[in-house]
Amino acid sequence: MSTAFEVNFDGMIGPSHNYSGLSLGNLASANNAGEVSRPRDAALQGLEKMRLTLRMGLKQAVIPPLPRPCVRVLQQAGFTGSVEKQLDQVKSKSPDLLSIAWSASSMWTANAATVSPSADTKDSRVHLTAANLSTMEHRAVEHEDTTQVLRKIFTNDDYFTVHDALPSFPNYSDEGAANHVRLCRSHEEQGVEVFVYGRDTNAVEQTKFPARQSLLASVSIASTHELNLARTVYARQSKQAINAGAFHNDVVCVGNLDTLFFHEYAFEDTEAVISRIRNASEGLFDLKTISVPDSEVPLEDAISSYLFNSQLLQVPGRDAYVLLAPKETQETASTKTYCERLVSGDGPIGEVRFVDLRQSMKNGGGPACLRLRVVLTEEELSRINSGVVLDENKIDVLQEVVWNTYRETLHPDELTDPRLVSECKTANEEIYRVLNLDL
Ligand code: SUG
Repeated sequence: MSTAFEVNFDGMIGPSHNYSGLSLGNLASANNAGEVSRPRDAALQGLEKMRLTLRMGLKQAVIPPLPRPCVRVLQQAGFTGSVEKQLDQVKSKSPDLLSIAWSASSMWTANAATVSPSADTKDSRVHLTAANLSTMEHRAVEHEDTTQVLRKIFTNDDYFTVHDALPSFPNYSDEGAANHVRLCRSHEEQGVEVFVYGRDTNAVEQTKFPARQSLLASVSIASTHELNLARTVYARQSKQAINAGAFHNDVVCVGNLDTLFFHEYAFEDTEAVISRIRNASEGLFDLKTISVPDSEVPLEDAISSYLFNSQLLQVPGRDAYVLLAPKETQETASTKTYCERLVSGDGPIGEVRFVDLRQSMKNGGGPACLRLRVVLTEEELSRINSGVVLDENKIDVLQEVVWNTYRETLHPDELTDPRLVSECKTANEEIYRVLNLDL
């Protein structure tokens, strides 16, 4: 059996990063709507996180930003003429569409796709399904381009299958890996895939905020990925968590290898969920759980600090995990105290590292949102488009592009500025060139 790695594919934050308040149920997005964003800082912060994981000895890759504005959606909505003219008309006729077309939301690659490693699939290929993201209009425009980019990276059909997104129907709404956790003993061995959903019918919404993942979407993906159903678990996200602002399960839960770290109120029936995972993992691994009680970290603090939207990293040469958490976790009293206690014993997590991702965080995107995990064997890693695999030198080059082409600040009112169109075009052309991808 050849060694397999967790390769993190981070989304590079795009030059049109802005705060348009587009995501109902995502409290950070709503609270910062209309603020001035800092696209350059945002992208540099994201790239520094990638540098940090590289320095830990981990495999790191990057997914470029999707071209913005999304001209396709403007044309589908009937706008014609030059892009600048279309934007001008959209502003007066359909202002919401203006922010949709410009959204840099593809940076949160945990929502790009659901991924099943070859050890879990019947045909022993890596399966990826682009997420339709159909609940939020600005995210629903991503999947066509995301599918193309994934196909440019995972090009070899002998090793990879990139499926089209599920139909964009309410019953099939899918948010990708943000609602999916794979547990295993070691990455190359068969694992248990846990699909977390927020609703199971098309019936009347029972949550205050949208439950973005449907059960039918999760079941469909498990089927197209040809998973062993005895090793597949469906778990319902708690309504309480959704209503408190956990619009994706990865806001209240993260897992890696045999360890699941989650808030007491993450799931609808936690005991039953854990017992189903234990049953599914029989003979494969012994599940370790770290359930964080509400009395220690109130759900509101978990959501505002993004404690669980951390990367749970197995770092070469270390016995215990490193938790890569957002700085906000250090600045919130309950999560700071919790983290100190977490690493003081001899539990599975040995260290918490705090990273500054403030620009992304202000739109509800923490360390875990910014990365898509793809478990690859050495052989599979050698078959992907190597242009997207990072070393520090490539990070330097990408940061240079950011310094040269990204704006320092951007206000939503500037989305009709014709110069932004050409700046974003130049930035994207350069990024795709560095990553050896055609645009
Ligand atoms: O879909 N925010 C994203 C954040 C995604 C976080 N991803 C994970 N949890 N995996 C969302 O709500 C806000 C955009 C704006 O308001 O301009 C936004 O799309």
